[in-house]
Amino acid sequence: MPDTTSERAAAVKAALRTQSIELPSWAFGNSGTRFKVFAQPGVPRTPEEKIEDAAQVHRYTGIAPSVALHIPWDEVDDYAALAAHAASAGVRIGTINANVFQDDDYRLGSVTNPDPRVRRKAVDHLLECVDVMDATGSRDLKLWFADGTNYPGQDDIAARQDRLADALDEVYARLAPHQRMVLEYKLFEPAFYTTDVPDWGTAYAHCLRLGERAKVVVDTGHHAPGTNIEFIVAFLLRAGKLGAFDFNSRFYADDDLMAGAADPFQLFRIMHEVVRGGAFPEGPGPDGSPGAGVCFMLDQCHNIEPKIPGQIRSVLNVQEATAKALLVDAAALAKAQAAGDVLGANSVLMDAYNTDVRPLLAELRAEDGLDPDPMAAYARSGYGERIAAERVGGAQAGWGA
Ligand code: AOS
Ligand code: ZN
Ligand code: ZN
Repeated sequence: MPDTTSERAAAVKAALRTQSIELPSWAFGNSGTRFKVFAQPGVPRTPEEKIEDAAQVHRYTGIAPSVALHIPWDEVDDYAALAAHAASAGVRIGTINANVFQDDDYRLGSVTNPDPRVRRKAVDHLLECVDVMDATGSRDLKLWFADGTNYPGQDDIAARQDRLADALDEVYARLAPHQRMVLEYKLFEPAFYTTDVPDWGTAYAHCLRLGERAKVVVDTGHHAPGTNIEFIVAFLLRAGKLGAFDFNSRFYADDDLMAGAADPFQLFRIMHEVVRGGAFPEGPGPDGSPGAGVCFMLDQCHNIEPKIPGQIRSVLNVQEATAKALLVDAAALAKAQAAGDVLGANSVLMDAYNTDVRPLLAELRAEDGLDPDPMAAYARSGYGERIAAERVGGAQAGWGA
C-alpha cells in the first residue's frame, strides 16, 4: 500500500471500483416472521420485477451488478429470457439457490430423508437447478439444507451423513467445468436437535472430499453467539475453500437483518481477513493460480423497513467495511506483530476501523458519475412511489408462504 495519504486513498478507490455485491431476489418480496408477514406497497409480482428492483440498487450504488435467484420462488418458463431481461435492466443473474425445504415431503429431511423416494425427488430438484444455471450462465449452485432431526434417536446421525454425501456426489458430477457448488451451514433451525450441515467443519469436510469446485458458504447469521467468524473466514481462505458469503446481521439467531447493522465492527474484521487473505481485491494467487473467486452476497429480508432502500443501505455498509479494511496499514501491522507489539498492532487495526470513510466513498461515486448519496438519490428518483402505484398484489418472498 502506498505511503502518502492521497496515494493510499487512490489505491483504496481503485480496489473499491472492482467490488461487486450480489443481491438476493427474495429481499424484494414480502417477508416476515412465523408470526406475521407485513405486506408492503409496490413489491414485485414476478421474478422480472424483482430483478428490476435489484437493478435500482445497482444503479445508485454501482457495486451490485448481480441478483441471486431462488428456485422455485423465481420459477419461470424461460430462464434464458430471464437472463436477457436482467441484462436489459443492467444486471445479471448470479447464484442459483435451491429449495428442498418447502414441500410436505421434506418433513423428515430432503437429501438425508430416510425414504429413498424423497431423497430422489430432492436430488432431482438440485439437478434441475443446474439446468437453470446452464440457461442463465450462473457459476454457482448454492445448497442450504434444512435437514436434521428434532429428537434423540429419531434417525441415524451417521447414516444421514452418508445420504448427504451420496446426494452431493451426484450433483457435483453434473456440474460443468466452469460451475461450482457452494455449501452453506447453519447451526440450527428448522431442526433443533441435530442439523445435518451445522457448522463450517462439516461443510468443509464434504467440500474437501468432493473436489476443487465445492466450497463453503459463510452466512454470518448462522453461528452460535460469540463465534469468531473472522477466524473461520481466515481458515477457509487459507485452505482455498471459501466460496461465498451470505451477509446479514443477527442479534439473536438467524435474524437476516441488514448487513453491518448489528455489528459493523464484526463486518470490518471479516473484511480485514478477506483483504489479508487476497480474496479482495481479487487477483491471482502468489503462484499464478486463479483467485479465490469468493461471491459476496447478501442474504436478508426486510420485514419492516422498505426493501430497496434496505438493500442500498446494506450494500453501502459492506462497502464502508471494505474501505476500512483496505485502509489497514499492512506493513505497519506486520511490523508490530513481528515485534510482539500487542497494543501497537491493535491500534493499527483500530485506526483503520475508526476512520470515517464516507467522504472518500462520496468522492469515489462523484468521480464515477454516481450520486455521492445513493440513499437520497434513490428517494428522490420517485421509483418507490411509481411501483407502489403500478404494482398491485405483490408476491411474498417465499418465507412462511
Ligand atoms: C437459510 O437460513 C439460509 O440462510 C439460506 O441461505 C437462504 O436464506 C435460503 O435458502 C433462501 O435462499
Ligand atoms: Zn443464507
Ligand atoms: Zn439463514
